[in-house]
Amino acid sequence: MSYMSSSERVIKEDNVMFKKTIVKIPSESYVNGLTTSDLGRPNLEKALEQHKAYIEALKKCGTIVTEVPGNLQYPDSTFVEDTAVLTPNFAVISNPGALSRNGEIHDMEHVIKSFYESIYYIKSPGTLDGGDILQIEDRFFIGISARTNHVGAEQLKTILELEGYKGTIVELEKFFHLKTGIAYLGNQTIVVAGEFVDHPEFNKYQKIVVPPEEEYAANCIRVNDYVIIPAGYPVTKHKINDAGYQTIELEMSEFRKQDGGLSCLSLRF
Ligand code: CIR
Repeated sequence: MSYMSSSERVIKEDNVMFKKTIVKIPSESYVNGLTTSDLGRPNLEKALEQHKAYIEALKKCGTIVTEVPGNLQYPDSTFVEDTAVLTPNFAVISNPGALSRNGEIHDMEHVIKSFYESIYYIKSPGTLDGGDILQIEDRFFIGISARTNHVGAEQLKTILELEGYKGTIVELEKFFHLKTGIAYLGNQTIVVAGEFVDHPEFNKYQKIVVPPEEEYAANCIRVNDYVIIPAGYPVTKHKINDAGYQTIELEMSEFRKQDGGLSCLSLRF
């Protein structure tokens, strides 16, 4: 693999270079959130420790972190990624597909408005979770999942095209969200697992393939000079390091129990 100079990187990797991030502290109701996993009930104290380490990692990557206080009314609201799609010039407030999560957008809208003048909205009957959206340079992949429907996906595609981006809609087979199984590291390189390993839409990228037993590690995030990955997935970590990226490993056990991955815990812009 060839490496680019730092000035080339800034141009080619603008969607993995971030100045700011937004997170939301897990509230006491976090343990009552939605889940399909059989990993047991999360431990709140441990979740808070892991969340603190997540914030420290975002700071180490050089971002200014806005910490939104927890909201008891919304157990899953620490998974802020699902509430919006952010770009350098505009924000799209989503319309989360799970009824118990839909109201999460109100706290987040307030915060996002402090950073953006241009804001679009996904509107019912369209639904969309930010976890289903992956940006690779000027193209956004939009996953159709149990949370994001065709109407929501088409609304986002229209907004993106209006703003000069491209949108590609991808039907998910098994993954919960699109980003459960794919991440973009910049430099045309993706981390892929499961149904995305041989997916035709992703064939043109250089692939770091996550083995089935490490599938959870496919949800990692490139933030400036680092790739943040969940701890405990050595094969994936080595492959990412071999591709030339520095990694930060974070314990994610208490978020995994609620079907949450690394990307879900922040909005990056
Ligand atoms: C949910 O079911 O909505 C939460 N328990 C987990 C959301 C994870 N978010 C994401 O993958 N973007």
